[in-house]
Amino acid sequence: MAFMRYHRALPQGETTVEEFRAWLSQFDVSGGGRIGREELERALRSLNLWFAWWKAREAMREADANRNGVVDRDEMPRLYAFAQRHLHLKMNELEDVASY
Ligand SMILES: [Ca+2]
Repeated sequence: MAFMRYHRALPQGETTVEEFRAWLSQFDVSGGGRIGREELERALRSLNLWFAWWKAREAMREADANRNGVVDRDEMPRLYAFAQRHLHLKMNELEDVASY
């Protein structure tokens, strides 16, 4: 994906895990469905969040369970949970993946 200039906006209010995943995948420049800290920071920045770097670091700390520096596919639910708690996102269907 070479066109990273205009990002699809994250749906306001209630969003689904699928929508969040689709939104986040725009920032997955390294591909493979894994999100690194810098990619995550870029994603948070696009939301015009304050302290995006700090939140990205906190999110990594929480989501990157095996500490390999990226949020792997199977760690994504942890990232969703973080987003829900700290980014004031309301995600339905989260119960389905919260068992990870
Ligand atoms: Ca990881």
